[in-house]
Amino acid sequence: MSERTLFQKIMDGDIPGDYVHQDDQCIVIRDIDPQAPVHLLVIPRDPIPRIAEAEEEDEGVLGHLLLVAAEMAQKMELEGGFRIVINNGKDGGESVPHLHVHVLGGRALAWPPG
Ligand code: D5M
Repeated sequence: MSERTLFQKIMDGDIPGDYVHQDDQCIVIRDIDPQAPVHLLVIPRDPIPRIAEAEEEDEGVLGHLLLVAAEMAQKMELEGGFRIVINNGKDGGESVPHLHVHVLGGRALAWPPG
């Protein structure tokens, strides 16, 4: 069995997570190093390393992650707008090899990102 990811350790309760939501397919926690006043991570319970490695059978859970991300933006009252980000690979800024959707908001976000 491969090594558990950081996010699996959080789901297993071995590392604390600041939970905002959980359901049968995903958890949502606050990012430990927030880049905006609201910075959440929507994380599937069954790990996919990164979006480039997602398969057709992952279509359902990927859709669920996006719908939950939008629900969380509503829950956090981000009426002014928000951004959803998935980092992929070294140049994409990925640091945890367990796919997750960032939800950022609470300030005006610059474009393009750095
Ligand atoms: O995003 C990985 C994100 O995970 C990054 O924004 C920091 C965050 N992180 C790292 N450790 C923790 C813990 N323990 N709790 C909550 N958030 C954490 P990436 O897109 O892979 O760079």
